[in-house]
Amino acid sequence: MRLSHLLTAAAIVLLAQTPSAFSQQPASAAMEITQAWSRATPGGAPVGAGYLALTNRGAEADRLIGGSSEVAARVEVHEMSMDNGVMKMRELAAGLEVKPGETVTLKPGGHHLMLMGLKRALKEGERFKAQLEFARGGKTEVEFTVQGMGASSAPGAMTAPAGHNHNH
Ligand SMILES: [Cu+2]
Repeated sequence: MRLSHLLTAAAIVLLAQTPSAFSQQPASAAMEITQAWSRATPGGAPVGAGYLALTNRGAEADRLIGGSSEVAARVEVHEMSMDNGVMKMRELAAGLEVKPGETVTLKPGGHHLMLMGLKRALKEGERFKAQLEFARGGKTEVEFTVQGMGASSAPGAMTAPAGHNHNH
């Protein structure tokens, strides 16, 4: 299956990263945040996007309701949907629920974080900080890694469609 293949590739990349990659853990909540990435934006772009995977290790459901970032005026949780054959997005007013034991992945074409009022262009290879807010768990600091403009998945998995892999 394509999805499981991508997830496996992402997991391998995470294992290969430095220990600091595992430090994006909420202090108070049971929500595990991994694979936080964003896409480079052209100069003057008013918005950017953030993607990540949320795994609920706790016993209670929680909801991602929004956040803030040093690079944007505000951060919203968006969903994509088809409306008469046209892809549209809108803010999830009630937030994005993650049930106990569940992993929800925010990715291009699906749920995503919208960086509204982008203060500057996001450049490939840089990192920026954001604070995510959960209904139960409160606020959590996360660092996003900026991928290229054409990136479609978390670091490492994006090279798969081009037939490139990192098996040596
Ligand atoms: Cu959006």
